[in-house]
Amino acid sequence: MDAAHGRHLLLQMVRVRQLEEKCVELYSAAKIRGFLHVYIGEEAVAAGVLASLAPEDAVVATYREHGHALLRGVSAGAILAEMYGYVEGCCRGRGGSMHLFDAATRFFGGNAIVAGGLPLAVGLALADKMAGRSNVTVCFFGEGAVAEGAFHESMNLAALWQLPVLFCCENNLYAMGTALARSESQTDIALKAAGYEIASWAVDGMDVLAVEEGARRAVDAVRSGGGPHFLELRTYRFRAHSMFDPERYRTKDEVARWMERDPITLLRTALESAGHLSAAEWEQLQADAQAEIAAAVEFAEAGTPEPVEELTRFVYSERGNEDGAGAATGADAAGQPAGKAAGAP
Ligand SMILES: Cc1ncc(C[n+]2csc(CCOP(=O)(O)OP(=O)(O)O)c2C)c(N)n1
Repeated sequence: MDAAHGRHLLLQMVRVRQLEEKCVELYSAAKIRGFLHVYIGEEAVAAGVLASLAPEDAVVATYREHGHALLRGVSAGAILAEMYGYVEGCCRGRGGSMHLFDAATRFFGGNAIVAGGLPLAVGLALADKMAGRSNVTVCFFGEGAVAEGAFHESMNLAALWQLPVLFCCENNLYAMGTALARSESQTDIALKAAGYEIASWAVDGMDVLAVEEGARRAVDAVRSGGGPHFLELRTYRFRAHSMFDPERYRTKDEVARWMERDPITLLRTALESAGHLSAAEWEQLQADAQAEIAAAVEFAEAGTPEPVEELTRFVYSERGNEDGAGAATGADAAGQPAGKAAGAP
């Protein structure tokens, strides 16, 4: 293992862990409202997969996406300001926790609908293929998505059209409170993708090095024209599904057993025993992440709410009508669509 790269991956996971712990704290203090789903325990998946991508690749994720956005390059400040609902957020505070989005880093959400990101990823990959670009689109989704029609439609079209997409199923065993075996006759998820003639395999999602190795192999194959690939990343969330979840569907013993394989501890121990991480380096790494998150909180706290006059902005395009005749906004001053009276259906 390359020591510097190992420490880099460790830092990425620690950054995500600390951001998420801060989100929980800020949510409890009512600074963040709405829904909040944290990724604690699953960090190795995003860290390993995203390490294998190039900047022009595209990433699609779910509502449990703060870590993916951060590791893709969206700043912690823009993420937290978004959750506070402020203009300084990556979506001007209009999306919130579940809808982080950033065109500059090709981070296409943040999708609240289970399996909603899959057709989007297939569309992005289709666009790349038609335009002759060698980009890869990576789509993260939970194992709960395999029960949705959109999952099967997406597998089918990606395989039929041999699209450059890597599907990454984050199998954390539970879709809210429903264990996989209670909702699926076939619980081998990689096998479902194989049924669509998609190359697929399972990876230990708690081991960031295994994740990165699997992802690099899959991304290289997709980029070189090998068609869609599928990884089932076996992982576990250490916290509740969201901030409202009494967790009656799993035992404390089960959670404790999985926590023995905390992805951060696993890599830290491996680096230490190889002589690649000193106690001082570990302290420094945590302090660096803490400083980043503290600065992000400060940035979000100083944020500003969107002015009321702006609320209808972006409802209609500001580019005018495609025939060139259009008004700048397509809406009148009151925000009503042009040509429609207020209250008209
Ligand atoms: C189409 C749809 N159905 C139901 C829901 C409500 N819902 C939100 S999260 C969730 C569970 C999804 O679990 P999984 O896909 O395994 O992802 P995880 O939360 O475990 O990361 C459900 C059913 C939804 N958001 N979208």
